[in-house]
Amino acid sequence: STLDTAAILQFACDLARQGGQVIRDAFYGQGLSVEGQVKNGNPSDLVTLVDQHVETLVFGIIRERYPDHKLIGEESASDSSWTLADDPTWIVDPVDGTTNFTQRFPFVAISIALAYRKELVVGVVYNPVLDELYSARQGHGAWLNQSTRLPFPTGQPAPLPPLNQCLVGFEHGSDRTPAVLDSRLASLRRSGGGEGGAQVRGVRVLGSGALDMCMVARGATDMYWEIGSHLWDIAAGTVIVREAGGIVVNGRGGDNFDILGRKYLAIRAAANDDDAEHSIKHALAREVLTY
Ligand code: LIP
Repeated sequence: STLDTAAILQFACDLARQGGQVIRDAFYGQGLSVEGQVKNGNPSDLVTLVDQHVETLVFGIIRERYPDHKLIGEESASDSSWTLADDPTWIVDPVDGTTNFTQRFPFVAISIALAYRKELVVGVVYNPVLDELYSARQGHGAWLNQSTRLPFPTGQPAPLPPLNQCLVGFEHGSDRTPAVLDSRLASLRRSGGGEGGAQVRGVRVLGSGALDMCMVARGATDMYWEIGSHLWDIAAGTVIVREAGGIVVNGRGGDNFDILGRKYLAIRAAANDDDAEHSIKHALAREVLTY
């Protein structure tokens, strides 16, 4: 059977706004508490009542409308108990940027994606504090608030600058296992010009992988990379980046996108994106990433 992705996108946008309202109310002290609890004994990994409540709310609404679809959510997935199958599968991060949320730092988002046959086909990321909704479906572009085509300002990509003029988003993440920490810091060192790397103009750490992806789609940053993030952090953002003309790879410039790879690099769209431009992007990927 084929999926009506236009209807699914609209449903996902409405759903993101509903979940977003719960987040916004709590953010402004008018609903559930923003207080964080430590997850898995890791003080850098938090969960709040709002994460849990929003995931339950969103799953309930999806189940009612699409009872046959599968569900993967950050708060109900345990590291071993979920797999991505060929069925239509919703991938939800109820609050991406939970630490930001507990601090009332205004970069938080609800992220909702749909995968079908293991391909990401619809993505919605909504920042309810700034009231910015990013949405995309395969083949139909990426949009801000369902009205302005990305990237800014024209909906057309601008030339990609050399790496020493690039603004690069990254995240420190919550995984502090030595191997992950080492490769993350090595990549950061290279992007600072160390270890033979090319020095980028600047780095930005927003605290939300989903919103980092949206910044790439907007053209606000030239790229974003993270090591250790999960599928639900980047699933919706991946559709949005691609539909804004950008690419998402897994590092070392490889073309094979492993959806479960937990290492992601997104690069914004570039004008004249021919083969030459494509290989420049991949060269950038190799420069920035060392893993
Ligand atoms: C987190 C992201 C954070 C990223 C982590 C993590 P959560 O998501 O917002 O920026 O670095 O990998 O996934 O736990 O707040 O939904």
